[in-house]
Amino acid sequence: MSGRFEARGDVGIIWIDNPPVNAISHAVRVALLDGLKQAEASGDIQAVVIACAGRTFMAGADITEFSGPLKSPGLPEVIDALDALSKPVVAAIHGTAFGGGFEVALACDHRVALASAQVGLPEVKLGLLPGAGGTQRLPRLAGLEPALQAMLSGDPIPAPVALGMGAIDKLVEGDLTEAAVTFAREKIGSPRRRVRDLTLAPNAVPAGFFDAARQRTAKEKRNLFSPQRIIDAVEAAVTLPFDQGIQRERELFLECARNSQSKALQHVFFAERQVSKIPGLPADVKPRPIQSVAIIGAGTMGGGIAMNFANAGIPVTLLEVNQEGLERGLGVIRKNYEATAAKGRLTAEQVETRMGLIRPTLSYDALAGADLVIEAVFETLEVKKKVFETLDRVAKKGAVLATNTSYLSIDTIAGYTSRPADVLGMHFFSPANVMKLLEVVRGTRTAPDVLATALDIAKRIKKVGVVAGNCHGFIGNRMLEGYMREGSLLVLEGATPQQVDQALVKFGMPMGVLQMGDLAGLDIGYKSRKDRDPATFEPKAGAVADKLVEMGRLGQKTQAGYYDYQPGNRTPVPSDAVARVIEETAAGYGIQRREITEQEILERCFLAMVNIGCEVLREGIAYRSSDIDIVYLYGYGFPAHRGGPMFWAEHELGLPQALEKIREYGRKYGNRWWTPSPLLERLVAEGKGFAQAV
Ligand code: T1G
Repeated sequence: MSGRFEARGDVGIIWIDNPPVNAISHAVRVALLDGLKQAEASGDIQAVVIACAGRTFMAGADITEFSGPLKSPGLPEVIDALDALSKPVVAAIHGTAFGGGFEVALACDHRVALASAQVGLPEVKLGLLPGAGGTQRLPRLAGLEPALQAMLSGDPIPAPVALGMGAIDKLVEGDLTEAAVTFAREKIGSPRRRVRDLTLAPNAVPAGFFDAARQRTAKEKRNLFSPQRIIDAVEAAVTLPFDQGIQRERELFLECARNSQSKALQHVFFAERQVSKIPGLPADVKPRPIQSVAIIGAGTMGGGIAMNFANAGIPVTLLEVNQEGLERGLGVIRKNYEATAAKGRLTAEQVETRMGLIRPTLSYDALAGADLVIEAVFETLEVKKKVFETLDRVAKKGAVLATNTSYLSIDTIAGYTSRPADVLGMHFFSPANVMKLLEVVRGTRTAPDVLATALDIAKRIKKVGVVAGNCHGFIGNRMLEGYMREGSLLVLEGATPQQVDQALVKFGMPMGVLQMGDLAGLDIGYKSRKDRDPATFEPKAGAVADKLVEMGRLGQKTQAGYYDYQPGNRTPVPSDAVARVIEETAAGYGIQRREITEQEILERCFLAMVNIGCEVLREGIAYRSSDIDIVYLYGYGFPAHRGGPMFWAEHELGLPQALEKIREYGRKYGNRWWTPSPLLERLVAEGKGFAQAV
């Protein structure tokens, strides 16, 4: 059942009821049309209210319908019928009136809303634009600049702000439906106030407004297609009569819908919601309650992790081995908060409240009451062993014991305790108080409710939790190894560091792979290569970086790595000294340097990553390929408009082409790194995609 019509005296209420968010499915569109027809036909009904059951007004078109042909009636047809009605119509808004839902409301004469409601046009986040009149009606109601900003940001607009913009007419309290009926009844007898009839005088447009908007947007939304089309559509609202503007909007909407970016962004929308679903988790498994948390280690990671919980209002005990370390850690936390406050994003009072939630201690006994303990100490098993053996003695029964390790074995660490079922990995990404990704790493013996607990607390601290299996590097760093290996080898074989990095930035990465090494510190890889079995990695790939480290060029922290950096400036400057090291190292390996194309850079870096991703999927380290995409969007800045590395390989390149390229590089380089994943070979042989991988 998606809707019904209710006559309340002389006001007809068109009820929509399509849980969970009243997405405007085909059935909802039919219900809207039926309601409008009934309202028009009834002699008793003098005004109409459109209202929604459940927790929200219509939250937009049903995105699940985008993958197939849209069944008539389309939403524009419904809105035309709304426009044609002879009686006044009022939208009763609660929850989140987004996208097509808000566009239905904009086609009503008036909108009343609860103060707690939000409205918005988030289509840009799906690579689309408001395709049911929003680009033409919102400017007429709210004015050109606020309307354009709302569509380019796609951000929710609180009802009180929307009231100030003129996008809604009245905030109501108590019974929203009754208030809307009363409001509608007051309009009986008055002529309809159709938003389409409001004028948007062309002289209301500041000179050069749209060109300036295009230039600004090209910078702020680098590489994105639909924001520019939104500007085109809003310009049509100013320069064309309404019906032609609607026609122009329709053309631009279809251009966006056909663009690969909208398919990628819609993939991301659903992928973000899939990650928190644990396959096979029994319905009766509930997260353990987490009221207090303890963090062991007040270093960069421990301090950042502690901030996440304080930000969520959860008390945090922060343990260090000595007073100096504790004070240094607290000082860094305070400095971070004060920097946020200086930008106006926190008040001084909020800083104190959050600092007050972090209780420093030097004693393990202070952790005894914590529901969740996360260690963020040195990355050696020797230290982890001491920590977890102590925790096993001190932590209360049922406490979740998590390690922030980025590559050590969860099973080994769990084995240091008598309660391995309570142990798992919670791998935060630096800076831990900023990066949204949290890899939730399940050990062989991690209990299902412990996994559910970690995913639940991830949401509470506004992280995107992705479940990973226990292997070296879990999902993200394991795949990153291929990406970094190829970036480094390309530099040996003939590309300059800036050529490699520029190709990757042009693709959409936030920075290049070598620049990323400089940011993280080249000494991290240097130490890892010294500790690891050489058979597990490509020694040539680290050769240049190792020489740079031995020269004291550790990266940004020494103002010299692959690039030079001016003090206090992160802009990478190509270095002649590094160029010489690269040439000498290449000569030492007898490598004949050559011209390297941008295409080879992208293929080798990303296909090396994807090939490992296929193994991560085949081994069950990731539940889904879309989980891998989410790891890369939220942990490494992979461009969302390309959907993630796995989506890019399947939908931009094509899996058969990806496999052929991997085989080609295998033939060319003959090394085991280019052995195609058996999963990729099987999928291509069977003509399947990643969704059929498991
Ligand atoms: N279509 C289909 N399913 C949707 C949906 C939608 N628009 N929105 C949410 N869902 C599903 C979601 O996948 C999840 O499913 C469940 O509902 C709960 O969602 C013509 C073309 C409304 C703020 O972009 O922002 O209109 O995982 O987990 O955290 O111009 O959902 O349970 O199976 O997100 O409470 C524009 C998208 C569409 C709004 C609620 N509208 N949705 O957040 O729940 S394009 C949007 C949201 C459009 C017009 C154009 C949020 C929410 P499952 P949830 P939530």
